[in-house]
Formats: sequence, structure tokens, C-alpha cells
Amino acid sequence: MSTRGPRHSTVLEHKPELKKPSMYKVVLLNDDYTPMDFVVYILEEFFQKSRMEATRIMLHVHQRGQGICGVYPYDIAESKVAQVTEAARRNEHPLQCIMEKE
Ligand code: TYC
Repeated sequence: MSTRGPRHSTVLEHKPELKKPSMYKVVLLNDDYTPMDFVVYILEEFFQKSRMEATRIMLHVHQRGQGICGVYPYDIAESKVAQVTEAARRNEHPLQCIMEKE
């Protein structure tokens, strides 16, 4: 008989108890009134995008209706949505930002 390793192998067959946290897409919605340069500013300021990437995402949203800014755990996604919504309201733009479970 081997003197190494566990004697009760069933223990190793248990499913790991820790699940990966769900991730959430933060999505910008198009509208007819928010200035394009404000949307680019939002993407640079709150989502750490370069000017070029922010412009690409803004144009995608403008042309397709919506677009993903980033994917985050629940609390961070919620905070991004709140920050964008607050900045939009402060500047009196109707820009909408939502989160969707991935
Ligand atoms: N459609 C807007 C315009 O023509 C620009 C815009 C882009 C607005 C992306 C919102 O999420 C948005 N000024």
C-alpha cells in the first residue's frame, strides 16, 4: 500500500465551493442630443480609454445605438454607471449608461 497521498480520495472529488463573481457590461446608449466630445470625455475620464479608443467607441454607439465601455464586477459596474449618470446630469445631457449581466 502506498504511504503517500490521501486515504479518502472522495474529498478530492468535491466541487470547489468558490464561484467566480458574475461580470457586468457597462453600456452607453445613443441619443440625439449629447455632444460627441462629451461622450469621448466620459470614456477617457471614467473608463481609462485613449482618445483614439474613446472616439472609436463613441462612433460605434452613435452608429449602432449602444456600445460596451467595459466589463466589471457588480459593485464597480454600478459605480461607473452612477458616475457617468451624475456627470451627464450635471452637464444637462440626456446620456444614458446601463449595466447588463454578461
Ligand atoms: N448621437 C449623438 C450626436 O449625434 C452622439 C452620441 C454618441 C450620443 C454616443 C450618445 O452614447 C452616445 N451628437
